[in-house]
Amino acid sequence: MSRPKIGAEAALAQLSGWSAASDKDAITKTFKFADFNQAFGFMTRVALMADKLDHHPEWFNVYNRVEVLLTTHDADGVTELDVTLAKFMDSAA
Ligand code: H2B
Repeated sequence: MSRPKIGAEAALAQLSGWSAASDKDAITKTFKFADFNQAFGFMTRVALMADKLDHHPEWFNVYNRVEVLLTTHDADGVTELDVTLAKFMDSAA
């Protein structure tokens, strides 16, 4: 069951360092790490939580950089689930 859409702006009010995506209702952040090992460790921690939440990120990794985009496909926009995953990512970085 999907959550109600709250929209990117309401989500951003609860977060720091995140931005609204330009082309859809989604939030984005680029995480930078010391090296690939640190970046992939972060991705592994997030992947386990994402699967537990049944809520999955769109992301792109090159070496020490992880670009993340969060939205709820079922709701066609940002929901509290995106805020939950974003806060977990901030704590896992
Ligand atoms: N992740 C995200 N980001 N949005 C969704 O709507 C979503 C998901 N739906 N992960 C889940 C999986 C759904 O497809 C499964 C069937 O529960």
